[in-house]
Amino acid sequence: MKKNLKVSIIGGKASGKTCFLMGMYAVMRRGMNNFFLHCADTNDDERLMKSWSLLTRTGDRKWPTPTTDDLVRYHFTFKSGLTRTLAEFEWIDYRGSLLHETSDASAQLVAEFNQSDCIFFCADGNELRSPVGDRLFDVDNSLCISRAKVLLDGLQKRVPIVVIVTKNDICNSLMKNDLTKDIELLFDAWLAKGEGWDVMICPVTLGVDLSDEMQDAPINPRSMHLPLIYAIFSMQVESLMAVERDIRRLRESRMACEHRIGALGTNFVSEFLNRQQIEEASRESSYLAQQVVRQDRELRRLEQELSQLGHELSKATMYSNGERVTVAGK
Ligand SMILES: Nc1nc2c(ncn2[C@@H]2O[C@H](COP(=O)(O)OP(=O)(O)O)[C@@H](O)[C@H]2O)c(=O)[nH]1
Ligand SMILES: [Mg+2]
Repeated sequence: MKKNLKVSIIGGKASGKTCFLMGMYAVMRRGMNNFFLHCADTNDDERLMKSWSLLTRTGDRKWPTPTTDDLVRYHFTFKSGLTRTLAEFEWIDYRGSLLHETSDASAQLVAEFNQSDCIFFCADGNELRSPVGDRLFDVDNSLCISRAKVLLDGLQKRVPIVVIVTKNDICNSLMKNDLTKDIELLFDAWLAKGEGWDVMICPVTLGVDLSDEMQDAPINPRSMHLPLIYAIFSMQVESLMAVERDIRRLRESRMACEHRIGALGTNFVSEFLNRQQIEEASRESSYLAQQVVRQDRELRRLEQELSQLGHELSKATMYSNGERVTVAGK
């Protein structure tokens, strides 16, 4: 089942949104464990890869210029293998300062979020280079967390959220557990029990040695494919649950049909008198049986895809409704 997916990426100014997009695209364009990402528009592909080549060269490295348009849209195709499309999706990169603005800009953001299937929140790792401690309000403010909370309060439904901690090379002095604890503290609203949010925390970097040498250290993205895998995984889980519900409904309808056939033909005479209705009900029953077979096949396909996607997420830090969760993939 192909689905159109919409992913919005937000975060403060210079939090690393554009670099993340470039790194993620470069990694997934090459392919990660047989998952691929391609731009629907070859001009976008050319533009992204040109910026990427300016970034990957050493010495004369060019970091991206700040996004000045209110929002930039890209259309991507996410594939399993080179040919099987799992999702078509729209990616929306907002100008960072939009988060700091009020009224019209906020209304526009909330409208976009309401149509999004997954929201990526970029938290600048530079703010997390040392334990948050008593800098809580300061860091909250720099990362625009409370501002984002206000905006996400306007959502009509719960959507999966990925907290992407960019520039993780800079936070390397912190132990992973301490970083996770700080992030849990900062993003407590989405990690509260009973609030119904699905969240992944994902530290990423464009290169582990960049914190020492921004111009010359190699560009070698880490974990940049995971947020997208999580978004697709969440979408597939939703599809799988819908298919399971459909199978249950089809089975119930078929059972009701079989009961009707039984009640119409309790003996030879009633079977003869009701033969037309029995025939109709039998046709309906075999149609429903075919539908069950078709949906069972779809279920198995989704289970297989989920197991492959889940494998990528086996080490990810994820929460569902405030509880830590893990997935076991094959
Ligand atoms: N050390 C380090 N710096 C990064 C990394 N990614 C981005 N940066 C820095 O952060 C700046 C802002 O990134 P950008 O993607 O343009 O931010 P945006 O405004 O959120 O789109 C870049 O110019 C780099 O200097 C990273 O992985 N490591
Ligand atoms: Mg940008």
